[in-house]
Amino acid sequence: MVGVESIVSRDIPRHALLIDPADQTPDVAAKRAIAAAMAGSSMILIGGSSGTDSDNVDRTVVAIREALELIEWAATQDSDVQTHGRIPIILFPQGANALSPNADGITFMMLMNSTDPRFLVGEQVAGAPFIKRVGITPISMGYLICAPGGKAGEVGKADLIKSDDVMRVSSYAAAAELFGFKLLYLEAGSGAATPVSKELISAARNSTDIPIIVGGGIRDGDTARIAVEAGADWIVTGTLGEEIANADDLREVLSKLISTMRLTM
Ligand code: 1GP
Repeated sequence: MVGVESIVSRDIPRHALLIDPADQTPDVAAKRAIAAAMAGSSMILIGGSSGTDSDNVDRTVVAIREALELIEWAATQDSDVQTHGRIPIILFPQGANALSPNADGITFMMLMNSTDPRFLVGEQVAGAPFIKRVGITPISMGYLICAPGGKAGEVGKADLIKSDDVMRVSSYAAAAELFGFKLLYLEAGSGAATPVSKELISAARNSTDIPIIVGGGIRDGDTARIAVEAGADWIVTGTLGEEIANADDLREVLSKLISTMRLTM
């Protein structure tokens, strides 16, 4: 297991690749994870709002884990293989029915702006005994879905935060910190036509010191850099990885995205 402490510390801006086990086979997911690790990504998130079961999630986690371990071993044997250390595999579940005991950690999250108690606390109560039993490290996280919200917004019955509603996002960000959450995730929805606005990110940043993750609709380094400049600590991309079939191409695209988003430093 890889420690998850570094995820919740504020560091240089980092990238996470989101893999939805419903969208690809475990083998393909593993190839994408290797490409991300070699490009300099710092975390693999496993999740999505489309339904999938724990078996599929577990097969995907195991395939990714074995692939990442193999590439780490290869790096010790061959100086041409460069990695950045074994990166954590973290579950980012839509509910209690898609968990794996083989992940390094799990975002134990409250969809703070859901109108349905199921996403505020119900799924968490359903999943907690499993998490305790298998000993995956929980990372408490406030999850906020901003317009347009996409499928995550629909499934999670979110009362979406509009792109200019800075007062509302500020209050949620402050509340996330007071709840003791270790992370705050600002989500625009997978495949969103417009990402979370820089105004919302910067309002959240000004209201809390906990690390902020931003995802949804980010497909290039310039868009990622705008989010980083506004205060994002983590940039998540999902769709981008699924659209690029060739692993070498994916590695190149992610490597460029990561270096571009860090140009502010
Ligand atoms: C969804 O924020 C993530 O939870 C990623 O969104 O698929 O648009 O990159 P994309």
